[in-house]
Amino acid sequence: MLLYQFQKGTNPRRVIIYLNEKGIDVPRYELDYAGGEHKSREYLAINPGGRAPTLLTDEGVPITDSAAIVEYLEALYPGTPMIGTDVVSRSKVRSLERLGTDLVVRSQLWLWNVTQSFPAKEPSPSLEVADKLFGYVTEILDVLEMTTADNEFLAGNTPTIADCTVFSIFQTCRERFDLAFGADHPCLDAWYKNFRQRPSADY
Ligand SMILES: N[C@@H](CCC(=O)N[C@@H](CS)C(=O)NCC(=O)O)C(=O)O
Repeated sequence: MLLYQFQKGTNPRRVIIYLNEKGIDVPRYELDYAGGEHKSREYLAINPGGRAPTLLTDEGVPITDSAAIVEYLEALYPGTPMIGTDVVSRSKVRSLERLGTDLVVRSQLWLWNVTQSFPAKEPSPSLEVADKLFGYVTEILDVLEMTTADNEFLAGNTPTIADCTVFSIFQTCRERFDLAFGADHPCLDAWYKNFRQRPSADY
């Protein structure tokens, strides 16, 4: 197996944190983002979307989406379950994980506008657009705030892929861009600080 990644990319980090939590060691290939390696002919042959992560299986099959990669690995390594343990807990984790995915997408659009760091994605960042987009981000943060309440983790008392997903976008905003993302959501703020102490969250 080989994981193509950007060490600090939000979506690759969903997989990286998951692997750390599970204690699974998968060989990694760090793509050169600045050099555009993810748009090279070689990489596009593996992942036509030119995005990361991609997991190349031992059979040579590329899995080109972070959630699909996690699902594949969970089937191979069922110990320390991270997508629930029965039909009910699985549906709860998946609902939160999908909400987390929406949060990632909305937040990335916001980041493209609130920072100047993604010229290839947004050549004309606009704070006005960013403000509007942040409303859509807040909509999801509000739901997660209510859901999390007093839980140690988003889906209850054990870490799940929902934590990996939501944590990754928090970490990108807070640690890579120094933005007070979710700081006015006290339960999420406490959840983030708590999860940040875990070795899996090392940045
Ligand atoms: N749905 C995909 C999204 C992957 C994605 O957007 N990755 C970003 C890094 S966080 C990327 O490769 N961006 C480069 C680009 O779009 O050019 C997943 O979850 O794996």
